[in-house]
Amino acid sequence: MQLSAVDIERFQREGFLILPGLFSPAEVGRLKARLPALFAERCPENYREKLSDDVRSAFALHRRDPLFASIAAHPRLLGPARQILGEDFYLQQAKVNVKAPFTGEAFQWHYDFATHHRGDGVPEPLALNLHVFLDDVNQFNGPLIFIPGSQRQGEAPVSLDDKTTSYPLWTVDNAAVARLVDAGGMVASTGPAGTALIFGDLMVHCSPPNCSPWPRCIYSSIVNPLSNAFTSHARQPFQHERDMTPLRPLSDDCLLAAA
Ligand SMILES: O=C(O)CCC(=O)C(=O)O
Repeated sequence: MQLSAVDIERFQREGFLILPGLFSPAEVGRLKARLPALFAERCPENYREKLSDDVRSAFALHRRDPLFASIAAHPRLLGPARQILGEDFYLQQAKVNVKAPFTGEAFQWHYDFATHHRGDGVPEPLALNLHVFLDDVNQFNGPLIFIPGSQRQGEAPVSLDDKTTSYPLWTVDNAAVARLVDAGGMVASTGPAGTALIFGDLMVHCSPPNCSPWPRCIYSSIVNPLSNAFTSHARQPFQHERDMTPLRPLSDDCLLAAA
């Protein structure tokens, strides 16, 4: 899988790409089938919603299940990432963000570099988020919302929110969000299961609660160039992985071939 010149130009301009149909229903189905057992584990890698106890995020999935190790090294994700980054990179984080029907809560406005820089000592905003929808994502079940072009405006002012959700987050002030939305508008990233998203470390984004009866599960890798590695061990290894082996793509059928 290679991005076209048009895709790359759009990524540089808007800061994100939505790639429908990157993974097949059979591939998504195999990944989804692994989730109930992973979510049942009571472990620090499973963050739960404060109110409902439903899993909100399940981390380190590449170390907990071989099929998730395969998607973390999937050529359809690593190929585009290599084109954008132009150098070797390691797997910084591998998780699923869940948003259970009715109980899945919001992710406040933020950009990931605020956490990667302050929490992990990552020098530059180069990391990429590579997402794959494991459910259909629509306007009702909590899609990610992007502010196109916000990544070109530098670092917006942030403050640490460790009160509202089960995941402390450096969040962007409302006044800064309003200014950015005024300039760039908002795009809800929706699409059928198997759709992929790519976005960078300065992209300002959020997602509303899931107020629908439908699940909304999204796989997410964060990859970071070796030249831009973490310098702090303050956060847990499942939040920022310590293994800096360069990611190398597996075969294109790895999700269907794996046991
Ligand atoms: O899963 C979501 O709704 C939000 C994910 C997110 O904010 C992120 O991956 O940085």
